[in-house]
Amino acid sequence: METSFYRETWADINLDAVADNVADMKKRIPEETALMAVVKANGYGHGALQVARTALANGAEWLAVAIFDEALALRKNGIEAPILVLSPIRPEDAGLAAKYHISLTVFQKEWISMARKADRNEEPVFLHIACDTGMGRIGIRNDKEAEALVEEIGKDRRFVVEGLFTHFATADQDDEAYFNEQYNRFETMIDWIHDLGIHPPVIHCGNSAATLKYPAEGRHLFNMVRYGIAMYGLSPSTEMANKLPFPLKRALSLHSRLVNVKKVEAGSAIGYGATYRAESEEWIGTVPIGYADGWLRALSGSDVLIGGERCRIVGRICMDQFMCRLPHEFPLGTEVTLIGKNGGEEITADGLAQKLQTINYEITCMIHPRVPRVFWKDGKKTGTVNPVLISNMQQ
Ligand code: PMH
Repeated sequence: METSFYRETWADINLDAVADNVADMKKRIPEETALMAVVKANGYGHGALQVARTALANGAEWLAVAIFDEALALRKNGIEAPILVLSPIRPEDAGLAAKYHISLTVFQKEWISMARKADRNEEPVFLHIACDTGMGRIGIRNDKEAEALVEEIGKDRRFVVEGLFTHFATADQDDEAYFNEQYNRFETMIDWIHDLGIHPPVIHCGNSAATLKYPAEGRHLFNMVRYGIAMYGLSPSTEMANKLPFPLKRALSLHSRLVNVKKVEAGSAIGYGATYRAESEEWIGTVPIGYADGWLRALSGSDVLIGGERCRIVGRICMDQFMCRLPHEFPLGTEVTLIGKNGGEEITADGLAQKLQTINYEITCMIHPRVPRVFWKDGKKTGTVNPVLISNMQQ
């Protein structure tokens, strides 16, 4: 039988949740503030193209990605909305960016000078100047750098400064002192750029955390916000989780099915290293997902949900499978929920993040492309992306 995937392991992506998270945020920000949907890293693991289309249909005007390849992939799949690449690309690719009308992040005068000499035609290259106001990652850091950059940009009329932005390091934390320092520094840097005769039409700084927090308090987030984690229904931090201005709807859940169910005798060993021994006669299930799928070995000992019950992963997680202890026999093919609701129980990306001592962002990003993404819209299945079966890819 031809289907879109042949191993019973998949991630459901609820595009209705994404749509609501975008629409709810659009209602909250001022009408003149544009919403940029951040779909880098395959839409934080949710599927960049599908999330982009959903966000654009629900009020987003812009898209952001991290790397040039991601922007090109969106264009090649018919996305016409403006796209910003948030990290520097190779200067020799400026011509290609112009051809596909992809906006670029700049801050080094050397980059501008190299891009100027790159093979290009007459098409404009749209630039957003990054300001390092305290993230310490990329961006101009002082007025000398601003001046040198603007001077270099001015040497080629094909360069069009379209945007100016910064990124906050601590917007998700309760203590706002560092956020305010960065914000004030950004205002100073905007003045530098204005004083150099450049007035970028788009000015942006707010990530999900800043955007969820500040409009209600009258904080001015200029005329665009970059909406990432909250669009996927996750809180930017545990500190913020109980103070969200509207409920976020989680878009991703992860599922599999039991492929083996057996009763083992007391003392039976399970998995590599024979680290687990059945305490008594036990039911053991095998689930076809492993660390190569992003279900990390560090999750050995955590729970999955089967028949509405929490079942402990026993033994070491293998590359493609793991074993879990069942409270009783389950039929082969019974659904296993790794992230999401099952009966009255739920496993969340936040809970898993806590277990792995990381953040929810990393949980959805770590689910490998080998796990097919199944998309749901208006409560109906609309398609599957399974990169392993490229020829069967439906988008
Ligand atoms: N803008 C920039 C420049 C970013 O790097 C990110 C997220 C966002 C906006 C969206 O932030 P949000 O998801 O909190 O809304 N970047 C990253 C990162 O580099 N590591 O984790 C998140």
